[in-house]
Amino acid sequence: MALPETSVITIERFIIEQERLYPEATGELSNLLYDIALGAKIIAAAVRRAGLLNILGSAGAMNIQGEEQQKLDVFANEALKNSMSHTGRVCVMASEEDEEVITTDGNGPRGKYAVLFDPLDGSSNIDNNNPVGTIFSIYRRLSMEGNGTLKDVLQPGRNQVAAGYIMYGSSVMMVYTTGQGVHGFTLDPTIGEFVLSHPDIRTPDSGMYYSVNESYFARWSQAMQRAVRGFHGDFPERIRAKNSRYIGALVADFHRNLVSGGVFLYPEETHKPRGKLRLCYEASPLAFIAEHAGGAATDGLNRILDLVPTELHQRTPLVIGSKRDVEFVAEILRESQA
Ligand code: FDP
Repeated sequence: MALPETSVITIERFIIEQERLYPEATGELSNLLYDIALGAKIIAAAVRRAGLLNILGSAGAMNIQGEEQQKLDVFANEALKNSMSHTGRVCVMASEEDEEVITTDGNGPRGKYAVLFDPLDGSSNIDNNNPVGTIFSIYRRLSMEGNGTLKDVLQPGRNQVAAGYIMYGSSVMMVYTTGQGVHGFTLDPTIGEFVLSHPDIRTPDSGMYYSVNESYFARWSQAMQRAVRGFHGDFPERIRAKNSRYIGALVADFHRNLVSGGVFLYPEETHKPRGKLRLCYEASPLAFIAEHAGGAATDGLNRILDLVPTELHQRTPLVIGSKRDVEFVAEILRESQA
């Protein structure tokens, strides 16, 4: 029997080694990333056992978006909050599952970071044993002391100091960036550690996939319909024809396109005038990752990272992935305005 590799680069080792590149670093961000990795392992264990433990199905309550919460949503939310709220590294958190910001009252000192997360994205996939994910976004606080405030979490995405996601798929992966490359780690279940598997991910300039819920085609603007026709192959002189792939779990669709090249779209449509996805804890962190991997992200026309949120749970249309493909959509939308 082959023995396991003994010199693997664990996420802890990688984070510490990256931190050494910054003499001024205090180690707080590194430790916060490690806290999130711990929360992810706890969620991964629950996702793996979901079918066995009979914790599938709805918890009965609605979340503030009016969607029925799944039990695992609730669990993931608690796991992340607990992994971060006692360490003194965070002054405020915000979650898709909580209407208001979450302060760390009574849990010791307050740190300099504000963290936003979508604890279990794509949760309608849970009952079908399809992939789900966690998305997180980290900012330096703007407020001076004590508990953080809404102001700390309503920052434009370009201010992020780190962002990442965890995908609970056929294997569990954590992908993050602190602005120094995008790095992917796969959870090795035999040692319980995230191990570096995808160093320095770069996304192709134009991809082979487009991902969109095409059942909404008739509800999009004519310009958006034209852009998607471009991905079907209608304008070969302008854009490469693509293959369609849509899982319906943002993290999984985004991850595939990040690694293989492609574009994910969730446009505005007549029933959802601002699209479906949330700016602060879905679009912004993934946009930060896409850009640091050489890709791009817009709301169709405007760069996601420049949008200044006014509400915690606000929605935005999203076009994200390979740079040329995202630009193509903006070109078509601009032409329709001319
Ligand atoms: P879900 O509602 O299952 O949580 O974030 C919302 C999200 O999933 C994304 O993960 C996914 O990309 C999208 O909604 C799917 O929406 P449609 O079913 O409208 O395509």
